[in-house]
Amino acid sequence: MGAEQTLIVIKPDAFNRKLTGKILQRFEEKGFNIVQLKTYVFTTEKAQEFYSVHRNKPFFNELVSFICSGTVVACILDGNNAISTVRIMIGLTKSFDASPGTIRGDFGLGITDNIIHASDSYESFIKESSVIFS
Ligand code: FUP
Repeated sequence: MGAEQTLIVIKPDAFNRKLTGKILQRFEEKGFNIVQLKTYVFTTEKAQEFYSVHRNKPFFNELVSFICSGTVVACILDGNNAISTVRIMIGLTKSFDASPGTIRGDFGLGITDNIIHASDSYESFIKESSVIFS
């Protein structure tokens, strides 16, 4: 698998707990390069666009409201097999089910407040990164 890019978003719960440095360190130590990095505050419109795939889910409004509740850190990472490997590193969606050693498994217990987002496909990466970095 060749070099690939993916997007991570460190969510307001993790940003407020000052976990940004620890989380970014894991990706750097794994071997990924940071190619773009910024703090960002979602508007409702941008959050609805970012999470549009979930618009018919019962948790959509809660999800949008949470991601808009504070500062996030958005980062584009580059490295071999980035999309899949970063998903493995963040762990399962429900932080209380996520394995120790994963980011969600080590730092969280929540579902909506689950520390970090990472793109789950190339199409998601293109769409999500364009919302934040366009
Ligand atoms: P993930 O790709 O692991 O972030 O998980 P999903 O795409 O399944 O869910 C997207 C976001 O919705 C997650 F950040 C958590 C949130 N979510 C809820 O708030 N409630 C649910 O019941 C399921 C997911």
